[in-house]
Amino acid sequence: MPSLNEALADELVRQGVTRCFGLFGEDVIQLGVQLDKRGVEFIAARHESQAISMADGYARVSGELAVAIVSRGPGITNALTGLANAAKGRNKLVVIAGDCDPGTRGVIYSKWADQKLLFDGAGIPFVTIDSPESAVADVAAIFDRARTGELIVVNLPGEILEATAGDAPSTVELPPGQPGGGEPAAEEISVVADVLGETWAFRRPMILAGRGAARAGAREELERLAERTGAILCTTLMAKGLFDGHPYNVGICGTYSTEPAVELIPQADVVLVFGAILDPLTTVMGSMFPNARVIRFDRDPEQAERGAVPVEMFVEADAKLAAAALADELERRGHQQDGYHDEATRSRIAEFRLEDTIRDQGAPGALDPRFVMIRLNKLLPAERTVVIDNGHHAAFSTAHLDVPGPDAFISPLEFHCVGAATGMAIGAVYARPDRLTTYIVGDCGLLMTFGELETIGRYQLPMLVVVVNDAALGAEVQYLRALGLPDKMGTCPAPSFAAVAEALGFEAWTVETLDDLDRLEGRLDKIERPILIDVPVTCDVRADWVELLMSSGAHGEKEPAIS
Ligand SMILES: Cc1ncc(C[n+]2csc(CCOP(=O)(O)OP(=O)(O)O)c2C)c(N)n1
Ligand SMILES: [Mg+2]
Repeated sequence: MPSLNEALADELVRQGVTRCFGLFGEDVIQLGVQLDKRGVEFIAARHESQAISMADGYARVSGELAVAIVSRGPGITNALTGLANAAKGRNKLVVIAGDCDPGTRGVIYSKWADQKLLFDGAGIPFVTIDSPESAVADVAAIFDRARTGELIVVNLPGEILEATAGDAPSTVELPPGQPGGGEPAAEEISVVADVLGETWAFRRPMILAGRGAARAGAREELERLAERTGAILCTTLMAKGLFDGHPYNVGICGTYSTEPAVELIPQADVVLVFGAILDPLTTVMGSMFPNARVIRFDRDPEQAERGAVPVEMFVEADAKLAAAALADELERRGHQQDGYHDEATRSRIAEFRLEDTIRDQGAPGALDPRFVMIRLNKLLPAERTVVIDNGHHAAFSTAHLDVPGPDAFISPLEFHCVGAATGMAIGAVYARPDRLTTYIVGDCGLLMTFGELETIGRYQLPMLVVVVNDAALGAEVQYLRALGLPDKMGTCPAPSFAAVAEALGFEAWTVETLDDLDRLEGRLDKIERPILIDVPVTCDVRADWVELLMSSGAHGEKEPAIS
């Protein structure tokens, strides 16, 4: 029998793994050697958290299962942030994590940490394999479960990997995995159709679609439903771009809403929510549609108890199947309502141009980030993947950069982790090399994950990195200013990103004026090597949500919800 390292490498190849991301230690590097022998590409990160984020980004953009390998002890404590983020993001990920066998006490015991406790504490689903006999079958079962849309960490003591593999059946207990969804119950669809039939009471229906709807590919069905009901369409941040081009699409619902959305959404008297968790940002602390009855369609029954607004009815189903069933039922009943659909609404949406509502407050060397993004939006090719790190700057790129669809957009707000998106942007390049990955990051977010700039340079990844550089923890500066406090503690000069990036193999320059961005013109359809532009921006343009959340009291005691 082969060693478990060999047998596991064979199993990963059988599972269709062609590349994995990671950072080795002595416990897992022989598995790496075996994978390399079998032609599996390995993308070597500089920090374990980012290795996980790379796999996470790959899974988000490709929709495929991604694999990462990290080492035990300090490798795991380093990986925790990326793992916690990935667990919240609910993507198809398997992470092979070394662990210390208790028998290694005195040899490698200095690396021991109670990894199970760490995973548990951070809400990270994991499985510990402690028998080489069944390990291959266990890993196969874990892959199947992860494909339901779940991160699973395979916690594997290094010593087991060196033992002889066996062919015993799987013995491990798996995490529950994601619910399958499926068809909605006909009676429930009938009740929803009854509610919508009360047209004297429900004149302003709205459809809100989240990541679940985007992943289910529900656009067509939801637009059909909008046509029957006269609903306006909007999305959560995570599903940005889903309805772009539809005449009754008002874009993102919540703290990132534009003027037409802010006027129209609160008028809704019934909201049909598909695959969205209704968090405080989407609902602006529950205040976004105060007079509406809320009906939710979600494949996860646990969501029924969650969300920042009370829910009238919860239908357990896949978003696409639910939307189709409801549209069919309404059609069968001959239900046809105008709702919001009239010339006034249509032209309000069509004629609104966000850039006409703002005035450039920038100066050379301290640009207005909104106008930077407006210019960039024109320069980027239509086929783009936009990855936005967390921070104050994120509001501007989210508002002004278009995306071809939700799978071309990553904004990992589920854990509000600054720096999380650096690895995700790298994963996105591998997932869709045919699109230009554009990574928008703040100065602090990039410095936190600076090692991965070297990874981008080392692999000569053809991506664009835009540093929105306010020489500050901008979100904290805004928070302090909103509280009337001095902002000194939030500021910090940044180095010359262009010089460092050049040394690492990028083409890079510092932008002084908006016109300097035009150096990108005509160049971005196909780039051969990474480009970084360092864009100095003013701290004096405040994103709208800062005020919104401060006035709603959402900032709590210490840590503002804005971070
Ligand atoms: C890992 C982590 N540390 C700290 C924070 C708190 N935080 C939120 S935004 C922010 C500032 C980020 O600065 P930068 O990347 O430069 O973006 P900016 O806000 O300046 O646009 C910080 C420190 C966080 N959310 N995540
Ligand atoms: Mg900053």
